[in-house]
Amino acid sequence: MILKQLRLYKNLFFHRYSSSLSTIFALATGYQIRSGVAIIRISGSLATQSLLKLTRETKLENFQPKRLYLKKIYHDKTNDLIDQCMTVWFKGPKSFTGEDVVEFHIHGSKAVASAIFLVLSSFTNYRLAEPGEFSKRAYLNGCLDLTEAEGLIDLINAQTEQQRKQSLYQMQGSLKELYERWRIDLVKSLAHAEAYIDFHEDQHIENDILTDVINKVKVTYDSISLHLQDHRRGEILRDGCRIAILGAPNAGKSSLLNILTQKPTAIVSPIAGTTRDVIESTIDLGGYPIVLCDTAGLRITNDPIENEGVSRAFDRANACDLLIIVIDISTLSINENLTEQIDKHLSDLFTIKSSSFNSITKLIVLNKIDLVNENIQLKFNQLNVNVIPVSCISSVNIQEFLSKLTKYIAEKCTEPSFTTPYLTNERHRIYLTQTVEDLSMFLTLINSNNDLVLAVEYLRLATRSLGTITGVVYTEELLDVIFRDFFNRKIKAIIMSIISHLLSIRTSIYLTRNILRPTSRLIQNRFVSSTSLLLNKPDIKSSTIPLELPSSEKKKAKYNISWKTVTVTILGSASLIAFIYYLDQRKAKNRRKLQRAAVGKMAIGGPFSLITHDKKPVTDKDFHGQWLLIYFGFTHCPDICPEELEKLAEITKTLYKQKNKQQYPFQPVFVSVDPERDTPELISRYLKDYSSHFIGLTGTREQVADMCKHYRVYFSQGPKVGDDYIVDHAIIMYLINPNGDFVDYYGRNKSAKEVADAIEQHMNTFKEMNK
Ligand SMILES: Nc1nc2c(ncn2[C@@H]2O[C@H](COP(=O)(O)OP(=O)(O)OP(=O)(O)O)[C@@H](O)[C@H]2O)c(=O)[nH]1
Ligand SMILES: [Mg+2]
Repeated sequence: MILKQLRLYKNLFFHRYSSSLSTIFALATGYQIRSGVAIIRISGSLATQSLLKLTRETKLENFQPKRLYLKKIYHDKTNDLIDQCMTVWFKGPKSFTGEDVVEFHIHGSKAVASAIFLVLSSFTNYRLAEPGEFSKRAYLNGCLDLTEAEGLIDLINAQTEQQRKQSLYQMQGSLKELYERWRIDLVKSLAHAEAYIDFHEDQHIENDILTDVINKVKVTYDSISLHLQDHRRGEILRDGCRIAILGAPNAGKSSLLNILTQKPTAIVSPIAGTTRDVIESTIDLGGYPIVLCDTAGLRITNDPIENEGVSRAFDRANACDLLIIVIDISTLSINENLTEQIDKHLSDLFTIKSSSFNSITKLIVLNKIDLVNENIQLKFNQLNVNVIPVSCISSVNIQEFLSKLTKYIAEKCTEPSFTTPYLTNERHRIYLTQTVEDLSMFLTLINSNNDLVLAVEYLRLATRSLGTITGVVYTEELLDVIFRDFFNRKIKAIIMSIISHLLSIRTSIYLTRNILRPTSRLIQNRFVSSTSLLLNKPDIKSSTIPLELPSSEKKKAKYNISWKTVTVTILGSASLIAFIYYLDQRKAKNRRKLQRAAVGKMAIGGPFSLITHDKKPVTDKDFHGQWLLIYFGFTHCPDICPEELEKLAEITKTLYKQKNKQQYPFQPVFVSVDPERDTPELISRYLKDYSSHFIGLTGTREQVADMCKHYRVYFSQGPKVGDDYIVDHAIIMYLINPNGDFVDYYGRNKSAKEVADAIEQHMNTFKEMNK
């Protein structure tokens, strides 16, 4: 229900957003036209204009959406006939892009397309679409999630039958369903863990709710870990199974390549060392895509060019999913143990560049079997399953070789399936790995230290990583779940509506009659609603306050205004506000208690050695005698760090105002978790925008990692887009006292005022204790 609402809001938002964009057009059937039919697609809020202008119709009502009409189309200014074609339109949001879409199914000639493009370009706010822009708009308008959009692109690029199946399933939402299921499970666990933090002492919250959260997170952790142990099946199928043909010079590698590609792709000759470079070719074997590489013969050589060829062969082999090792059968002695000879041959080849390729599957081809007599051939046929004797010249056993190779590749890729889809994309792998790491941190922290608040931060990060794969905005949803789930927030909403209703005296009467009278019952109902959700039974009956007065009540209300009703209203509201205040205080107390309990067991903080933004080397000892509030972040952070640093600046401002009352000075510190990019100069410039009081710290990667380890700050570099990347990191501020001891920490959910108040309290306690 809530997801549907969110999707609706997202769609509404993006629909509004996209309606302000230009109307775009392009050839949906690609630019290699010269075909019977080509389709020009137009998408945007002004798309239907083109339908009317080009067909010279006056009313859109003449075109029913999704119906094809045979129409003559004209140049809108010169009235020249351009073509006769089929036209159709789709009304947004029920279209591919979620916007109004018009299509002209024209005759597929360059001249017709150009003439129409010329007309369309002359329309105001019309422009040619960028590559992939229709799909991008479909995603932005909530018609596709990111995995579905990627599936669509893969389907367009699919070369083989199995690739087509896999991408089609993905486009139909196979991965989305899987990842969304995990994400929603995590969002629920997160909401429940938050509830536990807030109300764990409340008699109405079940004690085993936390055990339930841990168990559920463990199940998701196991499922994602299993999904990651896929031997890259989906990716191999998507990108093609990479196979290198390796072997000594003249073994017949190029001959085998030519058989597989069914054309003379590589030069074959009796001269050893004919192939010097890597020769790549793509083929479709039994519906599976293969990227096949012929390589230079492996040998020890002093010739620098040959040596380079050998190095390239090894490099390529290292990046492959399967190796075909070709051995000239005439180099083996029939009188000695063949398996041992083959093993020695491989080991000799691989030691040329000290490689073993242990983790890569190998298929061994004993070539030139035509050179041995039939009796001896039988002996070779009885060797290991991954050894196959063939002849490239006489085609002996080639069919068997192809079947075996197909079997190996099918095992590498497996048959695509909608219900158990495989990972298809490196991007997904990166974020899933991140999710698993965060979940592991959550489970470790919660099991070893009962450090719930910090552990929950990792659960939040895990949810975010999963959401990044499908492209959903998880934070709003999480807030919404919490908002719906927990009754104190619900009552806040009631108060808000009460206050707004109080502005109208008519409504105040209604409140007195309908809301305030049954207060206790109402609160009880709300509470049942939140606990039932914790037990996974959402209370669908919980009522909302009607904003409008029923007409019968309106009539009565008109004549019943009295000071008594107004007074009751105000008193009722005041008691509710007092009740909320009480809940907030208790919640804060619970949190503090939980934090203190956790802190008692935690060993946060420790020695560090870094350099300041003005290039002075410092250690933790240099900060003794000061209160430190440390934030870990990076200067390229697009949103969270700027928000948190603004908060840090506000905290600093508040505490600096009370400087005179403080026994020890307060020092805000920013530590970069991106030492590669964050130079002292850059940090110095960056921090100036927030506060002149900040000290920025950076160092070598090891120094920063060391400090982060002591402070249990998780950080990890995300995937690179060009030179740019995001650093994922825990968002926590740490308070360190003048003795250099860790005192408290504050998550993103704390406001500047809450943090400043808490620090002030710690300062006072410290002062009292050190009198
Ligand atoms: N008798 C026989 N000769 C073969 C067979 N396969 C390849 N040859 C011959 O072996 C020689 C080398 O073949 P290539 O395919 O060029 O061998 P290669 O491994 O690519 O050699 P380099 O590129 O020099 O490393 C050629 O003369 C081929 O005709 C086979 O099955 N039987
Ligand atoms: Mg060759």
